[in-house]
Amino acid sequence: MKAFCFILFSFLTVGAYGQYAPQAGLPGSTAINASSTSIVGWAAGCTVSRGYMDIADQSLGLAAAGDSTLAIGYADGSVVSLGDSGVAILTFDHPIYNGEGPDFAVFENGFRDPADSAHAFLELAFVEISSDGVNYFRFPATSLTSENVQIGNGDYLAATSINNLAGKYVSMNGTPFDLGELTGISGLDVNNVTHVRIVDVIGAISGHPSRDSAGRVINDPYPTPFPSGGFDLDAVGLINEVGVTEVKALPGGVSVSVFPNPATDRIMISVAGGIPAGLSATVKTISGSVVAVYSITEKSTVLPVAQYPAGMYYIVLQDAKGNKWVEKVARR
Ligand SMILES: [Ca+2]
Ligand SMILES: [Ca+2]
Ligand SMILES: [Ca+2]
Repeated sequence: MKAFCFILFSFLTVGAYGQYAPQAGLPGSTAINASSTSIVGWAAGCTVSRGYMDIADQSLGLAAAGDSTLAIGYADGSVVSLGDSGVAILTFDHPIYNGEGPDFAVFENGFRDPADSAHAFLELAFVEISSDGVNYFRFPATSLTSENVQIGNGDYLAATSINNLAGKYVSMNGTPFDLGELTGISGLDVNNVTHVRIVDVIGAISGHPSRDSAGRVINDPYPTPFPSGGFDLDAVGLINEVGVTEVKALPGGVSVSVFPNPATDRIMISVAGGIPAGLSATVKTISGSVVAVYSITEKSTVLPVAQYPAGMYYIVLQDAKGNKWVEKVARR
């Protein structure tokens, strides 16, 4: 019996040690600082459905700290608290696409253990994405924190035990997510992600457990029976946001937008403020061969590009007066 207990204890110790990237600031961390130049945009809209301060004592009511506007725009440490199982849905000016490496990052307001830079007070959340605002798909999360000893609301966690859960990194350091991990799922276009949904992890190891993708109980500080209980959402930063090129070279306040960039199956040409006479769009390869010519007679014109090989293309816009603009667009 003694030997059995020893083996069990050893196993739990190893299991709790973890294998994922360490806390922000340590070698090998994947944290993305709020000031990183890789972030090109921030969430533009947010709706929140609060959870209970303590799901096991609903008489305390819902979490209440902050409001949804505090999750819009750049990370600044101001947050909206979700409460146990609370939900936030973020929207963006333009969709997120699956580019090289991580494509967006979620910011929470965790803080470091003053005695140990590898540990921190971390409140966690599941992250889900949608390309239609209806069907959401969750990043496969892992928690290797002990399932047997409850992390209390004054306890610290090791980031090395946590993967694909928002809140892994301390304040002003985003947890990265790579859309490439969710390719090939029916009903999801990873190159046109329009919504990110954050779902608070309750963290209780008994009663109301939240589970990771392998069915393990996720253990994070619980209970947190305060108005600021649960995941505290600061911001969502976009690394690979579909670009919109706005051309404002025309006299008379006419502007032309070319998007998305990169494009997968279509490029949109959108004209505001009047359509110049004789406006055309010529698609050229990077070496200058003309692929197609379209005349632009509507406010919105779709150039189908799915049949062209992936690569860089020029879109040459020209009007009857000889005004000419060239935009470079990637076809993925
Ligand atoms: Ca990616
Ligand atoms: Ca929690
Ligand atoms: Ca904020």
